[in-house]
Amino acid sequence: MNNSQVKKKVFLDHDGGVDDLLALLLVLSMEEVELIGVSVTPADCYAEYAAESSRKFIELMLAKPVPVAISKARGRNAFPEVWRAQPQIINAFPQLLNMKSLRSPLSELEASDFIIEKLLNSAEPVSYLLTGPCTTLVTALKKEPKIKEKISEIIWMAGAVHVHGNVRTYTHNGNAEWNVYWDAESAQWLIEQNLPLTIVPLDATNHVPVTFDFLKKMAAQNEFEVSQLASLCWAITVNTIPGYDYLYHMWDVLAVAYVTRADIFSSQQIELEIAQHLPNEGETYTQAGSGSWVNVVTDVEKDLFYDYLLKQSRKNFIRV
Ligand code: AGV
Ligand code: CA
Repeated sequence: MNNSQVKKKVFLDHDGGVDDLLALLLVLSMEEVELIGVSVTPADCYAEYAAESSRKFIELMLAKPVPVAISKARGRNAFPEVWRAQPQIINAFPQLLNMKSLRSPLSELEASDFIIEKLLNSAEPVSYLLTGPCTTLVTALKKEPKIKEKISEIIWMAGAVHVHGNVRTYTHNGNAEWNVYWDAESAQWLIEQNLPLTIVPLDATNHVPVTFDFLKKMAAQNEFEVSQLASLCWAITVNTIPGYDYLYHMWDVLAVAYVTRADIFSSQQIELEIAQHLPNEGETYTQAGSGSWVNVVTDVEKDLFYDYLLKQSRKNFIRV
């Protein structure tokens, strides 16, 4: 892109899963966007670990620092602890382990206050990328409704509209997706706000599992440092039980790709409502006539998406 073009401003609100960090890596590789801040919600992670890996990824990819803030949000339903500990493996990678004096600061503000500050101070409206539960964003919107005017779009990996969900607990019927289930009350509030909201639900992400075929293509371009780091991150997701239910998907990476590559996705406006109680707490179901209108991504041209990921990974780390 030429310098006279203004870059799209983006904010990333993630929850530290391995694919959240890969989503951050993808955003950091996008030439046409400017990342203005990162928030970490302690949902699918322990936030301190994920904030550390976020700051290190930024250090490797950008000359300009980007502040990272930690959220104090809590959901009604906690993520399994084995999932939450997984991102710490990334901090043990040799590319990251001995990094010191990071230029990107850990903000002293709690993440909802940080979001308010970043959005209010932005001259242009911001694309808000959300790859974990929406609780931190909802807290910010309730504290300072004026930030609505600074949000041009929200792209949220969430929900399972016409497909089965991925919550598997003793009391649940399995029809919810985890990011919604963590805090279904905030999710219902968010969809009622008439914001320009696009969700990327399991309906779309089910098309992009982490496959060995893809990992082989990434490994074939291992001479690029970004590919090497991405390969390692994907490799640690392969320790899942080889049944469909626990197969790792490129959930959040697919969602953030929408910000630059909406052209390869299909979506439709659907009226949604979110269940608040067991056995289907967190289910996102259609409610014609009285639901909230949401733009729902239903499909992606998956080969073009995988090609895009491979292309964006053919890069080396910056040297400053
Ligand atoms: O439901 C998908 C969301 C995404 O934001 N997360 C993982 C992605 O970051 C929760 C989740 C569902 N199944 C999982 C998850 C699994 N097997 N391991 C880790 N997290
Ligand atoms: Ca996530």
